[in-house]
Amino acid sequence: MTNHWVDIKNADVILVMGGNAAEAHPCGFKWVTEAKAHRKAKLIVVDPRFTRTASVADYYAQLRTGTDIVFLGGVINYLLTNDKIQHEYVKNYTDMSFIVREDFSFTDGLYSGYNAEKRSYDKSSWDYERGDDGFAKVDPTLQNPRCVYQLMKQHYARYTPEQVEKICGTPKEKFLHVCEMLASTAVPGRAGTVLYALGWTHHSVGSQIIRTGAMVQLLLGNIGIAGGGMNALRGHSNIQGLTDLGLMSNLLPGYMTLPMEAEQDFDAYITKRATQPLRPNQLSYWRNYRAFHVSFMKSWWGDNATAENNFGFDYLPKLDKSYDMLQVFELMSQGKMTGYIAQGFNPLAAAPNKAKIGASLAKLKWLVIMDPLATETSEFWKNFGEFNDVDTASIQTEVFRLPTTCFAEERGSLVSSSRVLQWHWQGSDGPGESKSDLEIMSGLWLRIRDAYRKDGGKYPDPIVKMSWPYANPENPTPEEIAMEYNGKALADVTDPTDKTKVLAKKGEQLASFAQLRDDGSTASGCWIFCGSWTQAGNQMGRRDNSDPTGIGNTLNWAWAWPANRRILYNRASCDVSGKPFDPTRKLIAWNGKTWSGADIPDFKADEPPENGMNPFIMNPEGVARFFSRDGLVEGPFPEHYEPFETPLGYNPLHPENKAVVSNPAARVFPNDRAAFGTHENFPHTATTYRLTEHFHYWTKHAHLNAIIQPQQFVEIGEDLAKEVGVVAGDRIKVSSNRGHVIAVALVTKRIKTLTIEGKKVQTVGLPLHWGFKGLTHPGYLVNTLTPSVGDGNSQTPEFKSFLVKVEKA
Ligand SMILES: Nc1nc2c(c(=O)[nH]1)N[C@H]1C(S)=C(S)[C@@H](COP(=O)(O)OP(=O)(O)OC[C@H]3O[C@@H](n4cnc5c(=O)[nH]c(N)nc54)[C@H](O)[C@@H]3O)O[C@H]1N2
Ligand SMILES: Nc1nc2c(c(=O)[nH]1)N[C@H]1C(S)=C(S)[C@@H](COP(=O)(O)OP(=O)(O)OC[C@H]3O[C@@H](n4cnc5c(=O)[nH]c(N)nc54)[C@H](O)[C@@H]3O)O[C@H]1N2
Ligand SMILES: [Mo]
Repeated sequence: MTNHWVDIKNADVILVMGGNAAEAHPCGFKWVTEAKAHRKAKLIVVDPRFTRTASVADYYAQLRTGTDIVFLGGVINYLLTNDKIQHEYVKNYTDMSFIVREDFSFTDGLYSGYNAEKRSYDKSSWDYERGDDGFAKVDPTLQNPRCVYQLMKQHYARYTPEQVEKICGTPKEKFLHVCEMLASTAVPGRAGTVLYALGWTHHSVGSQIIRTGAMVQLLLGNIGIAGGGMNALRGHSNIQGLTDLGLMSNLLPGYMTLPMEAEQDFDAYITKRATQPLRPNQLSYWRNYRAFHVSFMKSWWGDNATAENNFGFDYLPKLDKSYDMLQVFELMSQGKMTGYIAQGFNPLAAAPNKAKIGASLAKLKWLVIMDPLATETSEFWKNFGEFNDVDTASIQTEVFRLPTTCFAEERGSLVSSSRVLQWHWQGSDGPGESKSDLEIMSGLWLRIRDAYRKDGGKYPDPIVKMSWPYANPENPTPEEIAMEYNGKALADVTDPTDKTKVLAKKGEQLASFAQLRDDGSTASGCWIFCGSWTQAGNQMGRRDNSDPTGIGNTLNWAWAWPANRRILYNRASCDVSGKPFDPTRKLIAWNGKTWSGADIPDFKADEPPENGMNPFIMNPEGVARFFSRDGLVEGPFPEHYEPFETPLGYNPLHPENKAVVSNPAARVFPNDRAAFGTHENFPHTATTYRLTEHFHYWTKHAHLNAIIQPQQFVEIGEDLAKEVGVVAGDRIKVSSNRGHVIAVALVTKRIKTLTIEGKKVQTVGLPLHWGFKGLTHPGYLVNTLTPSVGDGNSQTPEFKSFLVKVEKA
């Protein structure tokens, strides 16, 4: 979240789109209720189904799955043509005035630089014109036909209300009503927020959907203000912590990135990421990349990371490609993997195309499961009749189960969607032979290191030289790990402008990432967590909920990254001179000497406004981007592409161009492409989702949850039920090109027939919780049906839009 849970109470308009917060985030949803009760806030829900969130909304609009870019692109077009934008904000704090290179173009669904064979773009033309001074050229009048404003206006002129109705199936009047409600926040005195989750991410164009939402928010001046923002409601309780700590295959902690194979040179690696300002007087905070990176390497390799060996740069793996979940199972399916460790992960249930996952696991020599429970994955080799019909005798994979404790049986920190690191304490000991993940992983690590020490191997250095400074190496404490992530001074750290002033003495915990150095004198495992455990102690354990301004920021409750800031980009809540746009929702202000107020300024605290530094300090431009010059793989402006399994078979925006039916830059493995179905054989559009009563695949092991949602069902609308001749309670068979699911039909008014390009489209809804383990009635894994293709940038699978056929069973 750019903002945080409590801050939702400050909103006047709340758009829940691509999520179902009342169901999946019922606790956080109370802040929507607060905003409605105390501010008369209006809640809008846009979802293919009338959800529990929709049931308490002021306005609901239905759309076809996978068409959010058309809807949101239509909103952009509406805001631009009706001049419903926050002018001062957009003019000063975005790239609207930047001039784009002459050779950048967009023709029939493709941007300049496309290579059809590689399915990827050469992005060099997606950039600004540069002046002789090296800075990007701008035209503050916005008249230049090559400026971002003009190009964007032209791009989205195609996204008319009529097109929205034809492609999304949302009636024009409904769509325009949503536009008007959102547009009401274009004035400085009103705030609108966007809450989204998997209804936006689980698409082959997921990242671009989110970008389109962010563009709407920028036009309305809703980023960086109280009650505004782009708010990703995260999933598992610590999934925010997972990305923060770099547990994606291409990341390092703190959103640094691993080098690619071609990046063998340390200085070039740093220079590429330590971006220099693209406009005068801008901060470009990633300029400090070297300090963050070197401190991280010192934390991992200690004394073995030296200036002479580039702080151990050679120890880091250099990636030939991304090793996301889809890639890993593709390699496994080709028999290229020997073993796999599934830690708190149930891929047979959670990953797309179950048949592929099962067949891939069967090719492993060994499989390790670290989990408190016996999961579907741990028993993928057992025959469970129709639910897992495998030939056990032919599977040779050796499976090891290592029982772990659960969150309540250990202490440590959890990072919430609000970016708040909150310490929690242990409630009880784990049962039986269970051990904490920390103890199991440490034990594994020490034995692997011993093996490398004994036998050598190809390149043992990264392993044998790693530092492991814990009191009990077999079981480090959560406190030791947390202190390491914060970081400490390895030598006295002094003020760069006055070397006699010591900011942190050797051995002390650091106070903030501003103290990190690039010469090896500091260590920090995750620069954005620096400040969470200082000399003053564990900031994550703080429990003072006082809120002197009433805005809800509670700066003394736990600790938020970065720098305990609660609302990102909060400099943008003030005009150029430093006065809050909305004095009733004041976050910070310039008082003549410093920036201060109800939040930690997202800015240099003593930077006078007249210096012209802009709010978006992580971007070299200093401003927010409508034109994503080096961002996403599909293009600098989001464009609609159909899901890989489309009920139409063509892209209505480019009906003649077969190359752009679906995302032209998404990675698709040949076998997965062969497994796609078409609308001729699978005429119904399907989506998958959660219910409040269960958490994925594991609460079915708990009696209470199993009692309140005991049995698998599939939701279909009344028209479809009639069409296939079933009534509520009948069993239906839902098939895709990859398999089938049989379950009870729940016939509902909450899913309506859509008219898309003159054709009827039916939506089928599949809750995802059932399987063949646990206390509920056994059921089919819904990922039997889903296709194995991901978002072009994140590789998040397209779980939310695929094709099926519904029949009476
Ligand atoms: N009770 C409970 N809570 C949970 C979880 C759980 O299993 N149980 N899981 C947690 C996890 S890990 C996560 S990631 C979150 C997920 O939180 P959510 O994303 O809110 O959950 P979902 O139910 O997967 O999907 C949300 C909505 O997206 C809609 N949708 C589908 N396709 C589209 C589309 O193309 N466009 C739009 N606009 N909407 C679409 C669906 O109809 C559904 O209502 O929930 C978390 N919270
Ligand atoms: N079709 C479809 N598929 C989906 C989704 C969808 O919307 N549609 N959603 C996707 C999303 S967003 C997610 S997050 C995934 C969820 O997929 P998973 O993360 O695989 O599912 P979970 O059941 O939440 O958790 C996996 C296991 O973690 C174990 N566990 C709990 N606590 C601990 C612990 O402290 N240590 C260890 N080692 N294990 C623990 C649980 O017992 C459980 O078996 O599913 C994805 N799959
Ligand atoms: Mo998730």
